[in-house]
Amino acid sequence: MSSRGRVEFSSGKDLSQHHVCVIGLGYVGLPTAALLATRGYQVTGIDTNAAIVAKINEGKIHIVEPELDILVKTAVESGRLTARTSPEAADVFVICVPTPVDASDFSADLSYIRLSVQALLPVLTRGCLILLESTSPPGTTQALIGDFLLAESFVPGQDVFVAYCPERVLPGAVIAELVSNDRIVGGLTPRCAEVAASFYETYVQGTVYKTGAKVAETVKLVENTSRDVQIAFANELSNICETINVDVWEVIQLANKHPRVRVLEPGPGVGGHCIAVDPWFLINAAPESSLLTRAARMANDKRPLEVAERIAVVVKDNQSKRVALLGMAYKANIDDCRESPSMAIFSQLRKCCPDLQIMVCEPNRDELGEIKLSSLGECLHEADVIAILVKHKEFLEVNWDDVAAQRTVIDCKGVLRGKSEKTSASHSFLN
Ligand code: SAJ
Repeated sequence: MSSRGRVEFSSGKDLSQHHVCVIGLGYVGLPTAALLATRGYQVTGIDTNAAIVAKINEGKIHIVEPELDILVKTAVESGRLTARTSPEAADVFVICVPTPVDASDFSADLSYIRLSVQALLPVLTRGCLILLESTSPPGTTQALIGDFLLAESFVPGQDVFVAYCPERVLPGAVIAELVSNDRIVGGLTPRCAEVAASFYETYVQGTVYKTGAKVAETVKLVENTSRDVQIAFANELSNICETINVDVWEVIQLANKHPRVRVLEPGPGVGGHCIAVDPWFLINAAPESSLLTRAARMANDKRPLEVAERIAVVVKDNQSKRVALLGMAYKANIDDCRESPSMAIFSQLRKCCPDLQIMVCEPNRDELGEIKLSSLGECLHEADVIAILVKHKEFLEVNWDDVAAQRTVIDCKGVLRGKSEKTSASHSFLN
């Protein structure tokens, strides 16, 4: 027998004898594939997009993530990472494909997982390990992988090993978190969990916790849902504090001095591809039992429109002709503007104030499609209303006292907080 069928992994062993196929070379799959290759595994990255495959085989990357370019280049040059468009036989298959939410009913689109499992069936050998890392509704690993394989005469826990192990990496810190984070490994059987854990323990420095697949699926959704609900509370708190005229940032800072309180930051909404989506998988799994979760999700979804309305009111009150939006990424110090509250605010303002000139500053981007970008200096000098939407480090360096003496500043991220009387006296939504 070749290395296939050898199901126990150990960091003490020569990992190059193990072949890993990573299916889906996006924000999670590509860093995972490159990391495994640099740890010594023989890795094949699979992506149905031939252009992505070609780029990776040149040692280049198609996404932006700190340190990923060097990691992929090193992995490809070492000969341990290659990419192709269809799976080949391997000891381990790591499935990292998207699970988008359907815009009409918020259900999970699991078609990419289904297609991946079908595609690896022809190359499956007994004894291999199949890991699902994509965020998925509870029960997905059993239904889409376990039951499917059983119907093809592969018994999970005997012939093949199947586990769900959610990715938990933070965009912007993926490489570090892939190694340092604890992992939750949910096996379809206890033996599946053991084999999967032995694989992760070869490259993860955090603790690897073993459980069942459905628990692991639920844990992932709970992590992001918990954050969503807490952000909704922080946003509501900012509205409450504005109504009663106290500084929300000071309130949160002091409340968080309590040993068991950790209020998150208010902001212009929840962006990104995870926190605004994952709660729906939990809500749909138990609609009658998830009223709070649903209310939080809907409140966070509405938030950019509320912020746009508030900016429009300030613009009208000031008879302003030019507003500047500072920060278009979905969070601080990254360049990812997809699913960003700022983009929704921009579109809404354009719709509701057609005569308003909207200047846009995103220091992490050179271009933003059809949206013209202005420098921070241009925005600060030329706009009469300035809305801070993201707490980018560049914005923290501005002397806001000077700016607020001449302009109206709408601060959605607490950047002005703690500055002089003059600054806080300027119109400052969200305090
Ligand atoms: N946000 C706030 N207030 C806060 C924190 C965040 O308004 O106090 C906003 C951000 O500005 C952003 C959105 O929430 O628009 C999401 O940002 P984030 O940094 O909370 O999370 P993501 O989407 O970049 O990454 C999350 C992480 N999950 C958790 O922290 C529980 C990450 O660990 C997951 O791996 C990732 O989702 C994922 O892929 O699921």
